[in-house]
Amino acid sequence: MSQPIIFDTDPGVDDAQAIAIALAHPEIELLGMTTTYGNVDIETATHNALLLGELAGQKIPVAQGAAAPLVKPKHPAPAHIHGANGLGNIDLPDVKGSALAISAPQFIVDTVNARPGDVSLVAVGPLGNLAAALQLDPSITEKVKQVIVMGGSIKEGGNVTPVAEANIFNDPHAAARVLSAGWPLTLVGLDATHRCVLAPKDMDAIAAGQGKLGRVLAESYAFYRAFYQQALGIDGCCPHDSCALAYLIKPELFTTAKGHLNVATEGVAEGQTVFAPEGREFMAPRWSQTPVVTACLSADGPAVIDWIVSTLK
Ligand SMILES: [Ca+2]
Repeated sequence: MSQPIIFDTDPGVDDAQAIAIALAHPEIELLGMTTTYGNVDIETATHNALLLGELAGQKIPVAQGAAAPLVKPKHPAPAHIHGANGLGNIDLPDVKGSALAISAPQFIVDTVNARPGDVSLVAVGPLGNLAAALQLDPSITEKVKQVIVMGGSIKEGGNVTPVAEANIFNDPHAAARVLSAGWPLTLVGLDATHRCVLAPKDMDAIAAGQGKLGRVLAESYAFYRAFYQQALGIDGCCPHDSCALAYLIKPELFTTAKGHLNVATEGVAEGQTVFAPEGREFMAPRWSQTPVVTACLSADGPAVIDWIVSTLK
């Protein structure tokens, strides 16, 4: 049984690998990609989503979405991590196709309504498109199969501030709406993704197995790897966005807990995801008033990496 998904993305080196998985895995039916600014500006995100589909020889609809956060000013794209073109500054072939005429939020609403109960949303960038889709049609909370968000951190600490993960920090107001919308949602944050390290030998196997797309994945990975070596002192990369798809197909590889999420939208903790375990009483109910969701607290890193490599080699 294959799982129909919409992949909401800001490609991005680790997004690119996740897109390759969504295109390759027999149990994933990629209905479309919706793009957002984040790792790159919105035009580059849309270009890269189209390109990655074409390199895999597939015609996947792409709908362009959020160009900036809902409320706060936009931060410059992190060109030192993903390259100015989002794919490690390597030379890229021309794109032939173009984005759909409808916006990303409209694509999400239309697709979910066309197949109620079937479609999973997998979001691996800032969450403006999902927030806008909720605004456009609040009834989608009842019609999605599930929502999987790569973002946030429960106990792991942050990657762009001491407490905030990049996707949530990029648009905390959108994240606050999406994480508390009352739909079946799982947060795959740094507590899980930092357990997973993709080594250079794994990337070699992926490059060999993915043809033209493999060259782009491998060369962009080399750029991203240099950042990880310098920033975290590890030889390898955390494949954050691929972990969201690993959760879709292999949830048993993740340790999870139920609870309530709140997002700090300003102040020193801006972008922090605050998790109150279900049933736990604190001094006041304010941390436990959002709908119950699932949060990943850890992952079987080697098993997730095996799943990624075996999908792509
Ligand atoms: Ca991403």
